[in-house]
Amino acid sequence: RDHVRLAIVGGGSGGSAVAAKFSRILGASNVAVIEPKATHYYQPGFTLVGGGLMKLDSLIRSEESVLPQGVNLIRSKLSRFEPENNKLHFEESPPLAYDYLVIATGVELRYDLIKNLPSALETPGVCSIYLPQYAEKTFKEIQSLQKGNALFTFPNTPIKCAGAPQKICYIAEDYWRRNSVRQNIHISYNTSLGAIFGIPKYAASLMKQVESRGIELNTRTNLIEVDPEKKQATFELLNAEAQPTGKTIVKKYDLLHVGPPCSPVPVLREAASANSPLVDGKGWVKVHPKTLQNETFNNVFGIGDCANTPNAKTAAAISSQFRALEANLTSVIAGKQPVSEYDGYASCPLVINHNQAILAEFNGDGPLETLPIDQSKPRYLAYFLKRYFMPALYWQGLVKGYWKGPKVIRKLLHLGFSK
Ligand code: FAD
Ligand code: UQ1
Repeated sequence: RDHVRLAIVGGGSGGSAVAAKFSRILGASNVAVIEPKATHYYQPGFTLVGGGLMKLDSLIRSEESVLPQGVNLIRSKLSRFEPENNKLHFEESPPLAYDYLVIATGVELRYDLIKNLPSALETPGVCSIYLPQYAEKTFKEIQSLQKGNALFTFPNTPIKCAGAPQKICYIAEDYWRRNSVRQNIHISYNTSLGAIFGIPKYAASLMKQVESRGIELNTRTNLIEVDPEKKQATFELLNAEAQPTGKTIVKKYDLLHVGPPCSPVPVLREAASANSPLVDGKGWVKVHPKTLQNETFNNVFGIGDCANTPNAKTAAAISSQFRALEANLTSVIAGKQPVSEYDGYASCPLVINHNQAILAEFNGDGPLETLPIDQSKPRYLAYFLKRYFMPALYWQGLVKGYWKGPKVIRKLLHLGFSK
């Protein structure tokens, strides 16, 4: 095929949802998904794998089984966009023309931005739940630590699931406590941000955890270098604008868990270098924050972690974005204007131990909770949802194009008195 009605770049959480829904609308043979990876991971489960609360095997499906039958799956990396002529370019296969384009390339994990980290991840003590192999390694490191210094870090860039780097800290603390070694381990959470969490209601509840459990919190502290020989991590101290102050500190580690810096993927960073109106200066896909439509190329939409929308980058956000994108793309295909607005919703179940979580749900204005109870309190229900309900909601609902976020449930449970 050299032309399709709808091309979707990226077959992750967002791309799969769009592919499923629009295959039903347009016919699968008129839709193409560009995705080089053969496996699809349920990434929100990586945190639980890192904490020994889930097995990695249960998070893996083949990309083919996730995508709708009959869809054109192009197993190549996109090498260049040409939105002026509705064309996509690949290194190995011929170009593909489209009528409509959805960009869903996620983020690129940038361990390479921290000096020595890519090789240090292969050495004892260094781990990260953001990649499957290192998520399994994370639990091994947590299990084998008997005493010493455990450092957890949060980067100085946007990051997907900004709660995950602290969830694994709480889960590890709980594990060490339950295995009677907690008193021999010093734990610090080192974040580039000025606070534990961006939404004050959840930050207050999380601070109770940090304080009551003896976790040292260092804000405006950004990991820049790892020395695996000496088992030392170097941090730069940041000012209130998140800029380096020039001061650095070096800490010894026995366990170092890294929250990776993230950036747009290379093909989008290249579009930024070429000043393409498809992306902002950094390479995040430029879309209207509510309609998710690119304002220069009206046949182009963005969804998920790659978009320049101000929401927290989560699968939960994608479910609500998908509600708007589905309606708007359908309308644009029919020759009309966008009709629906994404409300900025995102969610992050902050697991704090092996059976409790704080179910943060919010947008830029503050909390936007589904349940008519105070969700900032740690609860078993929130852990149950995260561990048992969300994986099914993801595989059966989100990536199949059925789950459009909890808005309707929230309104029902609040008897209509919610946004
Ligand atoms: P992805 O699902 O990452 O997919 C992007 C796809 O694009 C990839 O498959 C990639 O191969 C492909 N791609 C990239 N470049 C190209 C190219 N040039 N050509 C073709 N294809 C390309 N979310 C929650 O809601 N709740 C949670 O509790 C939660 N916890 C998380 C914990 C961890 C440790 C991690 C890593 C993530 C977590 N998330 C959570 C976040 C969630 O997984 C992501 O926000 C979501 O998967 C992003 O979906 P996406 O479609 O934007 O990107
Ligand atoms: C959600 O929709 C979602 O995507 C499927 C997640 O990722 C796995 C989540 O973690 C959360 C919390 C939601 C929101 C859904 C409800 C029912 C609160």
